[in-house]
Amino acid sequence: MSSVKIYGHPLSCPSLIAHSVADYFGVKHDFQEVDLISGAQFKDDYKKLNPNSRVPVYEEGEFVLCEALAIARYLADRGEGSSLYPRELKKRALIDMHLSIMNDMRMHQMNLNY
Ligand SMILES: N[C@@H](CCC(=O)N[C@@H](CS)C(=O)NCC(=O)O)C(=O)O
Repeated sequence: MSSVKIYGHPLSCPSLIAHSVADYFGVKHDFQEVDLISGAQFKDDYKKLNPNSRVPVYEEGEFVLCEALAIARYLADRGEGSSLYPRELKKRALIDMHLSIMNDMRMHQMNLNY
């Protein structure tokens, strides 16, 4: 497997989701801090990885994936399976439901903060 990098910020919840799920599944990775305060996410090099200028980004060789939950699902599926994200359809649907609720709550919270 190619070496894995996760671009993120230590105070970013979506970054921590990607980072901690990678740890959970034993995926060795370099955590590359993106300095959101200085605007590193808007630099051309970073925008090649994520045109939306957000963290996290998961990079595995040529394969680049954005969005914390997409990264978490990918990491869960590429292994041997886990109760964290079971393959059984109904169990998985319930977890997806809770992930959607969590994501909506986070977006709502961001609207309150800004
Ligand atoms: N839907 C995205 C949201 C990612 C996101 O909002 N990241 C924030 C940090 S928590 C960010 O990169 N902000 C940069 C900016 O606003 O310029 C995901 O879940 O990965």
